[in-house]
Amino acid sequence: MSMVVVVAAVIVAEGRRVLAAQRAAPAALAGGWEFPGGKVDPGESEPEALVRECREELGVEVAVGAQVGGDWPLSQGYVLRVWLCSLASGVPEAREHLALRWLGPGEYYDVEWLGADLPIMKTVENLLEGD
Ligand code: 523
Repeated sequence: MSMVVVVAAVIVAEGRRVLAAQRAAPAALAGGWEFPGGKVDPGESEPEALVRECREELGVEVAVGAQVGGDWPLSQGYVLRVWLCSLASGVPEAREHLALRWLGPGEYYDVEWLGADLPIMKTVENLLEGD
């Protein structure tokens, strides 16, 4: 059975801040916070999907950096792959999300992360601490 690959961007800005986005849909996930992203389209590479999703959802251009971990579990048949990104241009705006928040050290757990994203936040915290 082939897996649907979902990609997500951990956009890191000055001061070890990371961008969290609050989902608007579907109902089961609405209100929860995630690292923005979405499904990879046919014929598209994973980094290309990441760049496209950030453009569509946030109105920004990102530069894709290092991958964070490997395959993160999602619901059955789906797998999540995550990259650190930096902002190349633009200011993120919530085009498809309910809200956006920049979270700095000490604030990383101030939002209700989705189940899939919470362990990613933990790993990113460890990565950024080592910087
Ligand atoms: N997640 C998730 N965390 C996370 C992302 C980007 C996605 O748990 N950081 C889950 C939520 C959905 C599934 O992955 O169950 C697909 O993500 P979604 O809906 O953002 O993908 P899209 O935008 O490609 O979906 P459609 O455009 O609605 O088809």
